[in-house]
Amino acid sequence: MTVTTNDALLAFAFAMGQRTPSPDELCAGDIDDNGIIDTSDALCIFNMALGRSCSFTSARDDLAALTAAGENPALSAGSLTGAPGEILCLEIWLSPVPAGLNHLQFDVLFDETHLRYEPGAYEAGAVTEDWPIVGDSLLAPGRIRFGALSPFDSGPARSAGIVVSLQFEVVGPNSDGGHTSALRLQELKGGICGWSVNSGEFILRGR
Ligand SMILES: [Ca+2]
Repeated sequence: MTVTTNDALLAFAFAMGQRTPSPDELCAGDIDDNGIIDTSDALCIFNMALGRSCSFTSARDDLAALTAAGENPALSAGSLTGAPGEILCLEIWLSPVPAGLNHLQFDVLFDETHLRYEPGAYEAGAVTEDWPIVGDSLLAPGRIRFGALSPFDSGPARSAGIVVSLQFEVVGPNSDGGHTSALRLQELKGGICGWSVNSGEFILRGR
């Protein structure tokens, strides 16, 4: 059976939660056999479609090398302040951006009574803007999944870089009248698996 880039796109859709794999699709798409289809599997399938071997560097090895070099690899969310009706952009950034990083995914959790997100309302940042597969989904109320991958050589190492900017609309106070809520990062996978996270915060401002 020939593997095509469409298979990689399908695996990416499974990774993002845009589609649910059948048992057969899960078995075929879970290349590293860890029980889920994530961007590591999708990248592998993309490489196979290009006639290359299905390999990716181990995120654990990369993390160990960065830590040994004195780095503290982290994915961080910015903070937002706004009044109801305002449009705000939340930047998510990596520090550092290691050479060779070519696939990642993570979830962003927010208070859906404070903020509204429409799937697709994002802009790829400097880290991911040249990667051919980039996408998001609203997995559940208050939970965005973002992912990106590239089978091509990524740029040189950098001290930091923006992965994505997510655009939110401020809705209003939450049900208990609170005016602050956390912007959390979870489920880091792919090349940033095991990295630490720094949460951001949303602060509601009165009109
Ligand atoms: Ca897998």
